[in-house]
Amino acid sequence: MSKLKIAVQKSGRLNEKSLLLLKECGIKISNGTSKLKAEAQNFPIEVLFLRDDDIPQYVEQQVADIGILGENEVLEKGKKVSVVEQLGFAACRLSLAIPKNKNYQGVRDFEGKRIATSYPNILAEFLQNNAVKAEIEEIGGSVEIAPSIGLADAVCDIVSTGSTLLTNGLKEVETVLNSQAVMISSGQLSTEKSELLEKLLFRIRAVRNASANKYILLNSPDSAIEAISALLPGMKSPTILPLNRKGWSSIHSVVKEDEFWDVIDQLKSLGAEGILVVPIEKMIV
Ligand code: PRT
Ligand code: ZN
Repeated sequence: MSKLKIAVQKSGRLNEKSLLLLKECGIKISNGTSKLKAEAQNFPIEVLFLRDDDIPQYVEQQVADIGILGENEVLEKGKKVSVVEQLGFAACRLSLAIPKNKNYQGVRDFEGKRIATSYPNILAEFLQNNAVKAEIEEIGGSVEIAPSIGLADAVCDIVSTGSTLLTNGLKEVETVLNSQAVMISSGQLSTEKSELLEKLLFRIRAVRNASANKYILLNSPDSAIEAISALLPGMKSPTILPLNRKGWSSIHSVVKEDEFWDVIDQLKSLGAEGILVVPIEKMIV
């Protein structure tokens, strides 16, 4: 039986979360990340540990069937691979930043300027789309120090909290791209491997749905059941169970984590009591 080969970052920001995602999908990886390859004991998958820069090429050449890396890296490399799933972690943006004491009017300000970046292809496309001609200075790392050492007038770099820019006296002025970790595939998988990928994606979605939702239980006066059910439609409809107290019921449902705090005040004003919110481990919709 063939195995699905997945490329994962060997070390760095994506490594731990990529392996955690596989673990939450019930996939047990036997040997650690010190080796180049690892096997799973209970799923036909083989993990290849690589530098993230190399993953698009390995997937295009089908050395790996699929890979996990930042969307920014996928777009920069421009290989023939397709994004099969957004994974929701390692969110960041690629932004243009300039020294904080400089005025900024708009993207035209970059005309004729030197911009340091590790993302020359994405930046070139952005500048072209905005009809701006600028000089791109490609550097491998520590892009943020380029203006202070006189190497460039501006930078185009990955930002998450913004503190790196701040401590280097820079301010973010344009977002070029929003990114997150994604799963890519060559799109050339055998039927058997495509089926394995579908199985893996099914599990990934169950894990991601679970973490985006909470199970909610509450006591409601019978007169408020309809209004509360409308607020908490759940997966199909909420479960209503009678309490051993006349005129009261227990309502069980599912609520989106990011909608929870908006809903809670409304539930209270409708007379809900004893509200419990509990995590969901896996959720199959
Ligand atoms: O060794 P290898 O080549 O595999 O790794 P790498 O050094 O190229 O990448 P790594 O591990 O640093 O990042 C992997 C991916 O994580 C990136 O391609 C992005 O998709 C994503 N990611 C998410 C980030 C960040 N957040 C991030 N903050 N990548 C880099 N940074 C850096 C950024 O370059 C800057 O230096 O963090 C700094 C900015 O962070 P803030 O929080 O100060 O804004
Ligand atoms: Zn890299």
